[in-house]
Parts: sequence; C-alpha cells; structure tokens
Amino acid sequence: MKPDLFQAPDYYNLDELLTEEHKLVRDAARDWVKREVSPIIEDYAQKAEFPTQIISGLAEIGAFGPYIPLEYGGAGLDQISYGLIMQEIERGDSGVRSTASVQSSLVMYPIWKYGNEAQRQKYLPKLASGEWMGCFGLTEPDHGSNPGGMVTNFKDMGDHYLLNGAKMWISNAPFAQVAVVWAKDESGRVHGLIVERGMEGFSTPETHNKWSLRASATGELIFDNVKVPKENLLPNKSGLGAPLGCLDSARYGIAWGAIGAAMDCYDTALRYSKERMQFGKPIGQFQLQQKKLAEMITEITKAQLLTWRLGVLRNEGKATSAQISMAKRNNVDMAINIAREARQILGGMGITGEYSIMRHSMNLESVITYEGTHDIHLLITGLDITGLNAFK
Ligand code: TGC
Ligand code: FAD
Repeated sequence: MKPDLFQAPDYYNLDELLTEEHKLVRDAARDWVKREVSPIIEDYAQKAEFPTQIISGLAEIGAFGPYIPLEYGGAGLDQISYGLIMQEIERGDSGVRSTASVQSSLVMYPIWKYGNEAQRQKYLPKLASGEWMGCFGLTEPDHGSNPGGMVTNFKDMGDHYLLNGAKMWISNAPFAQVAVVWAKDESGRVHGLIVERGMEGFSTPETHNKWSLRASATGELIFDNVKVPKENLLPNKSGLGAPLGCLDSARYGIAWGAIGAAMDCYDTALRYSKERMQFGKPIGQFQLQQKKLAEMITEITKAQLLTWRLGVLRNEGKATSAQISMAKRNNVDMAINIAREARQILGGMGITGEYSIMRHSMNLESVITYEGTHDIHLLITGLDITGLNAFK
C-alpha cells in the first residue's frame, strides 16, 4: 500500500469548536493509526484476519472505554473525544473501529451501566487494557432487524441459569474471552448475561468468505445447555430497551467513524486528482472531477457539523435515540457514496489495494447494515416525526 499521506479536511474550521483535550486525543489517535494501522491493514484485510497485535495500542489511545470512568480503567473522556477516536480509527479501517466500538459501547457500556459493582470490578479494567476482548450477541439467524423476536433463552435451575440458542454475525466472537449475550427468561423478558469462553457448551465458530470488513473477525455464538453462574446476569436493566440503549452509544460512534472513512477517500482522491495527468492536464482540472470533489467536501462538512452538534447534545445528556439514528444513517450513506465516487476518480488504480478506497467501500457495506440498517434508521426517524410506528 502507498505511504499514508493523509491530511484531514476541515473546511468549516471545526477545530475551533474543539477543546485542547479533544485535539490532543484526536491527534494521538491519528498518529497511532498512521504508524500502526495504515502500514499493515491492507495485508490483514487481504488475509481476512484481525491484527491482534494492535490491541494494546488501541487500549493506549483510549479506544477501549473512552468515556468509561478512570476508576474502572476507562479513559474518562467526553463524548466528542470518544467520537474523534472512532473517526480516526475508521479513517484507517472500519473493521478496526468495529472492534473498538464493540469493546467500548457494546461490552464495557452494559457492564458499567447495567452491571453491579462486583461485575464492574471484575471485567472493566481487563477490557479497558485489552487483556480481555469482548463481543455482543443480539442478532440471531432469524432475528436481525427485529431483535425483540429472539429465541435464545435461559431457565432458572436454582443455583445457575441454563442458556440455549444461537447468535450470528457477531464481531470479535472468534477471539473474545467475554460475551454480553441477550436472552429471554422463562417469562419472555430480555436480560443480559455475561458468558465466558471456556464455559461448557459455548462455542464461537468463525464466519468466512466475507467481502466486507475483512480485517474484523466475525462469528457465531452457540449455546448448547451452557451453565451460566447466577452472578453473571446483568441486574440493573432488563427488557429490549437494555440492548437498544447500548446501540445508541455504538451508533453514535459509527456516525463519527463514517466521517473518518469518507475523509480518507476524499483526501486520497483529491491528491490523486492533482497528480494524475490525462490529456496533458491533471484530471483535477476537469470540471467533472471537480464536481465530484466539491460535492464530497460539502457532504463531509455537513456531516462533521451534524455530528459535532450531536456530541454536544450527548455531553449534555440530551441526545435522543432518533437523533443518533439520523446521524448514523446520514453519515454512513454519505461515506459509502463518497467511497464510490472517489474510487472512480482513481480509475483502474481505484480497485487495487495500493489505495484504501476500495477497502473502505467494501467495509461500508457492513457499516450501512449493522447497528440498524439504512431502512430501519429511516423508519426510526419516520416514527419520531409522525408518531406513527411502521414496525407494529
Ligand atoms: P420497541 O417496542 O420500539 O422498543 C422496545 C423497548 O426498547 C426501548 N427502545 C430503546 N431504548 C433505548 N435506546 C433505544 N435506541 C431504543 N429504542 C427503543 C423502547 O422504548 C421500548 O421500551 P419499553 O420500556 O417500552 O419496553 O421495539 P421494536 O421491537 O418495535 O423494535 C424497534 C427497532 C426496529 C427500532 C429496533 O429493534 C432496532 O433498532 N432494530 C435494529 C436492530 C439492530 O440495530 N441490531 C444491531 C445488532 S448489534 C450490531 O449490529 C453490532 S455491529 C458492531 C460493530 O461491529 O461495530
Ligand atoms: P434483515 O433484518 O433480515 O433485513 C433484510 C432487509 O430487510 C434489510 O434491507 C432491512 O432494512 C429490511 N427490513 C427489515 N425489516 C424491515 C421493515 N420493518 N421495514 C422495511 N424494511 C425492513 N449483530 C450483533 O448482535 N452483534 C454484532 O457484533 C454484529 N456484528 C456484525 C458484523 C457484521 C460484519 C455484520 C454484517 C452484521 C453484524 N451484526 C451484529 C448483525 C447486524 O446488526 C444485522 O445484520 C442487522 O441488524 C440486520 O439484520 P439482518 O442481517 O438479519 O437483516
């Protein structure tokens, strides 16, 4: 792959809205991605392998639990710093950002918010340092957009719970030590259970042949009469709102992350358009190429402003789930369109691994589907503005 020459676009001087801490955190993540991710990520994507050697570095830049309090090993940062870290990591690769999103928002967050003190003390410091990696099991083979229909269930056996069922499409599953699993009790109410690798009857087969998110490990979670200790139930929230609350945090991170992928595609295409000569001129001098680039920077700038405002609302505890859905949907769609246009600016070179654009483009096909599809987020906005529920 070509050397990483990334220069972040900031057309509306968004940096002026950031604090010194935001910029320090962002720049540390940016430098780390240039140093540790860019040089290796193409090879790992080609091999369809997650680069486990970057786990300790992810922990050092605060990517595991950016907003989890320091006392539990988190970085104790605000929501904008969290977003900026996700932006920088996804600038490198959406699969790496996935690993960080899952660890922070889908594993550490529910243990912090819905767990008891003993669970927080046992799991959070090890997850923050990357000593343990986690995964989040909500989706099932027959229940994706409609997780409320899940059939994974557990029975109270007196001194333990007996867990049965299967989850599918689970990021980090093949190597995670800890799984936060959503399952129904005998009355049909959803609860979170912490399942650990090594429990009898628990297996995590890897999902192969993905054309997207190849540098992220995806797998199934199979529960065949798994005896889960009673102390592993998350006691402080139940019902479908519990997993959906975690998704709010992860979707917010994705809204920032998608900007990172779009910025990388735009920056690569802009540089290429000034260097590539055809008909005796740089292709960037042709109006058709300028239209593509001008529209890209316009869309990136709109997404940056939308997402910064969402971060302010999150910091104030005022962001609604529907506002988060709008940002996730808008920004991933923006990024996938920019990846496609940027790929064309590079002509034939755009389809090769010499440049990051095709990898981003393929990755974003997962990002537009997971954490709620493009259609589902539109229907969440539709429900919010009309009060009429398309899901019922
Ligand atoms: P509905 O009846 O609307 O809601 C059930 C209960 O949940 C509450 N609720 C929320 N709570 C917190 N945050 C949210 N965002 C919430 N949305 C809803 C709601 O108030 C209700 O509470 P209560 O107390 O009244 O029971 O649920 P529904 O069954 O009609 O479904 C609604 C729908 C379709 C919007 C929802 O289920 C949905 O979002 N579906 C998409 C599924 C999804 O996003 N799956 C993601 C799986 S994880 C993943 O993809 C990880 S990829 C990670 C990576 O690699 O980066
Ligand atoms: P379906 O729900 O079957 O949807 C198929 C199509 O139907 C979509 O276009 C959808 O928009 C449309 N549709 C569905 N319902 C409606 C409706 N009511 N109105 C209109 N259109 C509708 N899940 C986890 O739990 N944990 C993870 O870590 C995780 N990681 C993932 C990693 C990858 C790489 C991928 C691809 C997925 C991951 N997922 C994970 C699963 C992901 O959240 C689901 O794929 C997603 O929620 C969609 O579910 P589905 O694939 O079953 O599609």
